[in-house]
Amino acid sequence: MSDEFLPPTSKLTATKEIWADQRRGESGEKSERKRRLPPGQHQTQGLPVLDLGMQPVVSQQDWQFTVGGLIGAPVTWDWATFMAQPQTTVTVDIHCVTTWSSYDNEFSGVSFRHLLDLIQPAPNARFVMARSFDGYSTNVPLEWLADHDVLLCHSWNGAPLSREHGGPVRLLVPKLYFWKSAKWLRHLTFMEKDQPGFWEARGYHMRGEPFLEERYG
Ligand SMILES: Nc1nc2c(c(=O)[nH]1)N[C@H]1C(S)=C(S)[C@@H](COP(=O)(O)O)O[C@H]1N2
Ligand SMILES: [Mo]
Repeated sequence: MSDEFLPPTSKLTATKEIWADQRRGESGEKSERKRRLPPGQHQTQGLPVLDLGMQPVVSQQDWQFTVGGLIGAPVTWDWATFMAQPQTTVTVDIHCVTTWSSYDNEFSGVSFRHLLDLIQPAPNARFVMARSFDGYSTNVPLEWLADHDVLLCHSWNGAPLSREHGGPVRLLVPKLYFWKSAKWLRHLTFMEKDQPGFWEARGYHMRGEPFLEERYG
């Protein structure tokens, strides 16, 4: 094919292509930013401490974690057994229903997927109730717990999780509002039917997805 059959390239065409590229980049970036902050949220630094006003003292030595309900194999972990599991680190944004969001928090611990491999949930298991040492509880759909960024975590930004943030071990479900991330985690019950936890029984949403603003009801 000779050159005369190729579409002409003029200076103007080239410039238009550059503009188009720039606009694409710009709008892409803006919508990316919009997508990162869920509706009704504002950005804050760090993690404000929120709980029922009672922070249980649970030493690593005293900590024991159990899993029950619709599972194939029970799990009981003391601290040493928990720490001997494969370890995962994630960097995630946190969204609290009280409207703060905190970007780029690094958490380390055992992935929920690893736990699922061990306990082998029954085919009819669809929801999980998390229970904590302060009497708190929260319900989470199993499919949301099966994400790669869901952890049973013991560290935040490189340091052991402090007592106020739920140490020694808390659940981390970054894609749902932070009330689903039970601090001072003690037990998980695998269930067929959904049941409300502490806040869910008091008007909070059964699922709590921040981008859909599933805050209450
Ligand atoms: N055990 C327990 N876990 C809990 C709570 C609680 O009261 N008890 N509060 C929840 C709520 S409402 C929020 S916003 C987060 C706050 O976690 P932080 O104090 O580490 O920021 O913990 C969640 N997990
Ligand atoms: Mo919260």
